[in-house]
Amino acid sequence: MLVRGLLIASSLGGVLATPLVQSIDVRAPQAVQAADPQSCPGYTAKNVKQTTSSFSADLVLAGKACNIYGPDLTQLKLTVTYEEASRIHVKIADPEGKRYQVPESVLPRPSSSSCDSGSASILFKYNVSPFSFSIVRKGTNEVLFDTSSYPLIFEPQYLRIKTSLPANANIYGLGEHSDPFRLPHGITRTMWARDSYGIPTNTNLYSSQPIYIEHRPTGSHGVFLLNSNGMDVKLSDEGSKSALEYSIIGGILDFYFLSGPNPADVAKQYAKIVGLPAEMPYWGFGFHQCRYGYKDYVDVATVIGKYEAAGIPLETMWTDIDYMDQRKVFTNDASYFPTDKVREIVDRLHKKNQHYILMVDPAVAYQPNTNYIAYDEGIKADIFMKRPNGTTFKGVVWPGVTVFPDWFHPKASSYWTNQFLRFFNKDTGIDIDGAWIDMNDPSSFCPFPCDDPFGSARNQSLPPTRPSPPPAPGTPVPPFKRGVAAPNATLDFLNPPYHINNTNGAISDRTAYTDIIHANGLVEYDTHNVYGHMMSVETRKAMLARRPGKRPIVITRSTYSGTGHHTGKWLGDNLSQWDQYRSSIAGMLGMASIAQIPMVGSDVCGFGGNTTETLCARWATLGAFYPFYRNHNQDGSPSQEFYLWASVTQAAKNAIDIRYRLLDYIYTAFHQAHVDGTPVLNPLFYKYPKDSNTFGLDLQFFYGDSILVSPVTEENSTSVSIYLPKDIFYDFLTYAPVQGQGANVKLTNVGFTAIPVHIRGGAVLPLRASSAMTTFALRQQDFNIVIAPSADGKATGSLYIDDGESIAPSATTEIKFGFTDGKLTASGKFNYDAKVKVGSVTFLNVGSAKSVLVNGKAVDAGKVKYNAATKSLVATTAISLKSGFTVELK
Ligand SMILES: *[C@@H]1O[C@H](CO)[C@@H](O)[C@H](O)[C@H]1NC(C)=O
Ligand SMILES: *[C@@H]1O[C@H](CO)[C@@H](O)[C@H](O)[C@H]1NC(C)=O
Ligand SMILES: *[C@@H]1O[C@H](CO)[C@@H](O)[C@H](O)[C@H]1NC(C)=O
Ligand SMILES: *[C@@H]1O[C@H](CO)[C@@H](O)[C@H](O)[C@H]1NC(C)=O
Ligand SMILES: *[C@@H]1O[C@H](CO)[C@@H](O)[C@H](O)[C@H]1NC(C)=O
Ligand SMILES: *[C@@H]1O[C@H](CO)[C@@H](O)[C@H](O)[C@H]1NC(C)=O
Ligand SMILES: CC(=O)N[C@H]1CO[C@H](CO)[C@@H](O)[C@@H]1O
Repeated sequence: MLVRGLLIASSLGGVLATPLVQSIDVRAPQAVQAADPQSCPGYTAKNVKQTTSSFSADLVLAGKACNIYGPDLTQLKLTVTYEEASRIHVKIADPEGKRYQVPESVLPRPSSSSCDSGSASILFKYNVSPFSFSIVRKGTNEVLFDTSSYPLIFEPQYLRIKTSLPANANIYGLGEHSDPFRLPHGITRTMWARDSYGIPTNTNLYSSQPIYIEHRPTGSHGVFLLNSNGMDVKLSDEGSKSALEYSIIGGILDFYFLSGPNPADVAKQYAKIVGLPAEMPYWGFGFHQCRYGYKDYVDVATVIGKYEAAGIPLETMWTDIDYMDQRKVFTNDASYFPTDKVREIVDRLHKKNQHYILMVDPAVAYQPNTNYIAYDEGIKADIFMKRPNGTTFKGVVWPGVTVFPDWFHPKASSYWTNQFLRFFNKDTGIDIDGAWIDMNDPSSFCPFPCDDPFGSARNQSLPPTRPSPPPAPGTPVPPFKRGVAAPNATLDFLNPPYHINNTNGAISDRTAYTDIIHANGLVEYDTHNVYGHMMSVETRKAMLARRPGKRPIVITRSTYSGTGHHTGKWLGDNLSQWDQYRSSIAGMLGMASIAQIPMVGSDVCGFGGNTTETLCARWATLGAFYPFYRNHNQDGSPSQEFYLWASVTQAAKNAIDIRYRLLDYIYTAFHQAHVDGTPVLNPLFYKYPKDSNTFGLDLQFFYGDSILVSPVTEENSTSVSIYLPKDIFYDFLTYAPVQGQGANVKLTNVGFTAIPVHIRGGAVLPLRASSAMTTFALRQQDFNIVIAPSADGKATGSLYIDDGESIAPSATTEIKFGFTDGKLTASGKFNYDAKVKVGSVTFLNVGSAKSVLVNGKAVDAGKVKYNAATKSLVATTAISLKSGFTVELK
């Protein structure tokens, strides 16, 4: 970790072919006339050193510099390490290692290991001059990544690397986006975290996730570029092939190639680098209600009461920025949300085993001399971000002019934790159960150049309800100046020569200025994309300090690689539109199945705009299969709580009934993800990797391993054409078998309160016998084990139970189920006393009435019911969960 006062590890460094260009006037950004990248000379590999597990070389500029967006570096250092049989690490950097790299404090690297290339499943191959490399799958000799047709370009503020791909390559990931899950060719995915209201397609959104999975019928592999700088990644068709081109405005080329070969293997291999997903508290999977525009505590309490009256299970009530005094973080409005009244609401929720979550933004109102503690303490600790000349950077957010915590400052962590301990104090403050962190892209409402934040805030009437006069211009900022080296004046951190396709234009537009120098010397230019990630880490720590040992639930908007190790994410400010209802599935899969952020969901019924009864009804049912299930609405939009329409009330009740019965199944999937990175949600091709019909599907998905969700996708329609792979499925509600033919099937008469759900053959599902009004009550329900055999009569499953909230539970139950030849065997660890039993066992696809033996003893015939119409058989049981057991059909 760098120390204050050290030189700036910026995107500069390295040996340059010619002096740097003069800085460009930031007020007049102009496109730089660039040479054709294909005319660049590339590099020659020299001084090659090779062992059985590693490879290194000097890369020397191979000809006349092309200086396309600045001077070519004359020399680079290549290091290649076979880190595991499934992972190759390829790093191309400046020889001195001075250029910016994502700090270990942001993303700790996997413990260094190496493996013999002889046992590796993918190989690194190279050409000497011009230098190029390829990654080859050993078993099949397939080329997975190949730069040989495109010269490597490495300049201070422009890096270009490009690979050939097979024609029509199936590429997934490169989030965050609202485009199809299988990326269309011809698209440029830009990574630059941006407040992106309405989540428009083909633009950069809140997060940067520079990982993709390429899937071929012969296998899947992953490519992770560990670089947090702004970049464009272009997927194109070139002649008979495809190509993927990275144009990056800083940092280094730090690639991890992951061999798969199954899609889920890639997910697990990626989790080994960026961290396993955080476990969530059991209650976090309950239903959440939120809106922007709950006027006061009376409004909030009324909504809770109406949910109660409507009989819809409400697990957690949320409040948006409305609670704040003048929208200042770590304050509450004394008249609208007085502490004693909010505490009363929270107490009441807690007594009923329900929960409360509040929003926290990073920006702190710039309010000197007003006894605003969050500001005063931040100034005292000196933790706000600064421009290069030492002035505190000012932007404009909800409370008006704001300053922003510098997460790299050594005191930022304790500052942030202290604000949480003080304001959310369980005895004197608002005793929240989770934190919702927004605006951490970071967002500012002040367009670039933001010369007059006070004027900008005034013009936008911020804070909206009571526009307060800004502090007089020239109000003295406490005298300080950090002892950091001045940034290299010849590098342009505000307007780099290569313009990434940031939808906002200038990279400092409506965010923190990119010339900000962090307390450790890093430049915001390099670290912009990790701001939300760092806030996530700090907020998790702060929540842990409030309730040590208990799993925090933090839901963030902006993420980077590895954020799922700390928090969950919601998909931002979407709109109440059918296209957004549909694209929410691809957005969710991008985070859960690729980026390893499984606690994810989109705002149910849509955030912006006006929802409709039928959209809200359909969304209430689809949302029940988002891991994070929250109804949220924008201020000014008509209310959309589920209880407002009879059909939506019923839709929500039906879907929550299924969700809650499946809650231990998904909780078990989260635990497995936390243990080894197994995906919690699966696109269809993850389960049917050889069936090319599945590669483009993003309107259906598997919730966990075995629950196929196939929502109706068109407005006013009560039918949907779904794809069923060639496999056996079972209707979730009737248990009737459905033979998939590898073809589309049209489902008709799907009412607005229903959603088609199928069990994939081969699953043993530990369901709760019935749903409940809270997850607390749900945990008192017995289990109903459902056995849905595959075509060859086999099934497997698992069940993980613990106290639902401890980071390190003192006791756990971890059961493996196996079903074969008509016999279910449950074995494993039975240490957690769940105080419930297996109340019934349901066998599907049973040809005729049979008797049932539990641990070898026959169950009373009166307790076994066979349904010939659906071929299902239910045995009422009372099996203890304190030891292994068998249940047999005879
Ligand atoms: C620092 O730079 C900002 C932005 O250019 C300017 O507004 C401010 O006056 C400068 N402060 C000092 C102390 O020079
Ligand atoms: C505020 O609005 C006025 C009128 O539209 C405009 O002339 C001025 O430039 C704006 N000022 C800022 C700081 O945005
Ligand atoms: C700034 O750039 C020059 C080359 O023009 C280089 O010699 C110097 O080391 C750079 N400074 C820093 C702090 O990297
Ligand atoms: C750049 O982004 C805009 C949206 O902001 C989009 O319309 C355009 O197609 C993008 N350009 C490329 C080359 O993808
Ligand atoms: C949306 O609802 C608001 C508030 O009821 C109403 O004023 C507005 O006209 C509606 N907009 C549309 C497009 O229906
Ligand atoms: C759905 O039905 C409503 C009410 O009849 C109608 O206004 C709307 O246009 C229909 N939408 C579509 C896509 O047909
Ligand atoms: C995915 C999606 O539906 N995006 C929409 C979000 O909202 C914007 C603005 O209305 C639309 O242009 C996008 O199509």
